[in-house]
Amino acid sequence: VGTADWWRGAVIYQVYPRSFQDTNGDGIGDLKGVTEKLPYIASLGVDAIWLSPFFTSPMADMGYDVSDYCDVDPMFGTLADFDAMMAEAHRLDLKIIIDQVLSHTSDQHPWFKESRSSRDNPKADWFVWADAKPDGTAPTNWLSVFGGPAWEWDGVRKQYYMHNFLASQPDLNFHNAEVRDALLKAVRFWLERGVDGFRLDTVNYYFHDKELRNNPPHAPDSGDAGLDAPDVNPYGMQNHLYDKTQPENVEFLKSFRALLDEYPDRASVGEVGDGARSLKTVAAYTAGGDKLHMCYTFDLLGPDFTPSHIRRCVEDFFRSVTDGWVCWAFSNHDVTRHASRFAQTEAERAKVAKLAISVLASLRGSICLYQGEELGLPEAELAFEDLRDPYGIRFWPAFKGRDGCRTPMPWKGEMANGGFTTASKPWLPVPTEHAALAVDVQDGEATSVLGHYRAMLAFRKTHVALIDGDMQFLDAGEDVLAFIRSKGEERLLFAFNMGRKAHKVVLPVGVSVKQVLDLPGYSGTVEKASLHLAPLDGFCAIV
Ligand code: TEU
Ligand code: CA
Repeated sequence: VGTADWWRGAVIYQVYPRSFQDTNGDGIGDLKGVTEKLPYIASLGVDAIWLSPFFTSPMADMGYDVSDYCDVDPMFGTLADFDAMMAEAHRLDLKIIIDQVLSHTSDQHPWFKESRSSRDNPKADWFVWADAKPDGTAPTNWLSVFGGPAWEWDGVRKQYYMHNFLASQPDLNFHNAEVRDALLKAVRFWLERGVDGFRLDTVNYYFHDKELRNNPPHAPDSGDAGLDAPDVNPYGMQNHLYDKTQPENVEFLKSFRALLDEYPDRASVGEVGDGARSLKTVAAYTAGGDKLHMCYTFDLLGPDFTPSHIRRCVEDFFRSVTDGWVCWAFSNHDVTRHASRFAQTEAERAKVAKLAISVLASLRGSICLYQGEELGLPEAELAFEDLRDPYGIRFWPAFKGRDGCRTPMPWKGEMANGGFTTASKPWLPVPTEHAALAVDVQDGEATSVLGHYRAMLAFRKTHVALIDGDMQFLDAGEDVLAFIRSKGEERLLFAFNMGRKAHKVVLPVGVSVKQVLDLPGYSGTVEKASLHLAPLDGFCAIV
């Protein structure tokens, strides 16, 4: 893998700056806190950091509502803090990928303030404005991901504006060339500052249907009733053909890529949550090497942690996306932490967390880790009074929102609030049950979840077959995920028992074990031509 290809097979660690480390005692994480903890991130053996938004924002959606694309919110620090953080990251050989939320702005962004001020100001067409229907109702039936219609009435313009998320996140009009140019200018600002890449938030939402056609009802197989559509949210009852994923985006992504390519070694990863159409969308966004470098879908972010599901996701991806690259993740700041999602009992959480990283680190593709998963943190149980996520506040208690995965990092088991802050009340509570899993408790313990993460990531680094080698699945029964990764001379066999019973797997003809690899958390054994796996156990060998 050459330096320009560093992203291929890379391990990316997602930092949610609000909850990483507070350095000024206001109960909120900040960029100085990220800098302070960079040696810890480097110690995990990751290649890059994806930083969730730290831009100027009223924080209605925790920074995914940007009011200045080219500055740091005072809550998180200053541009100088950003530069210092990046310099230190680069010194430690860590790349920095920043989150670009280009699909929408905050309603406090000067662009929107101007746009909403009249129907004929210079930015009048920068957002998606439309007249009411003759009966006064919204222009289309489009729905917001966060509930309710995707249209908000504006009393000054006496028109509706479109928002795919909160009403305070108005959707930019990508059909307007000035908008596209202004956004690319912001991207250039960060390229000039030296960032290594971008995670593009909701990259398939950039363009809406110009003709403003109504979405048809949800087709049974369209998959739009995905993980972010709890039963209570009618969003999933619509097939989102017209409010997002329009063909014009392909041209925009080409201009975005051309800009990146003016700078050496930059990379991009797009977030594509497009129901059953996701793989088609990813294929269109990554083909040809002149658009996005890679994308991720929501495939592994659901409750299914079974061999058949993982096999189907990987095979479907590489069958549908023949000219593109994937970034897999089990967790992020939007979904229930996977130690809770995949474990059937509290007692098996640590084992499940270890098994999950063993599987993830062995897949073909790049991978994304979410802060705290390396500690095996479970989802925090929060009271309604503690919630900050508007999505959760709206649908509580049927859907508890995303705060349960956003609580602060526990660094020190013995300290108040896990050492995250000196404030008595952090912005979200640090769950008491996280103290026993704090970094200082697990550090240096080879058999801890943290120790296993470090071992697995080090293992991945030293085996070329794991970075971008082929991946061939073997049939090993419904509980066992088995595959061979190969590149050049190297052939590695993996078998993971994802079930709760012991299993014996007979090796296929032609596969013979040359050397069993000794990894922590892998206690599978081989005897003659059979593998023996305990429940939630793994096995790896050179074959
Ligand atoms: O999320 C995109 C998205 O489609 C969400 O519906 C996501 O699936 C949902 O939050 C899961 O419960 C991105 C960001 O990751 C998210 O944090 C933002 O709230 C959203 O965009 C709007 O910017
Ligand atoms: Ca702070």
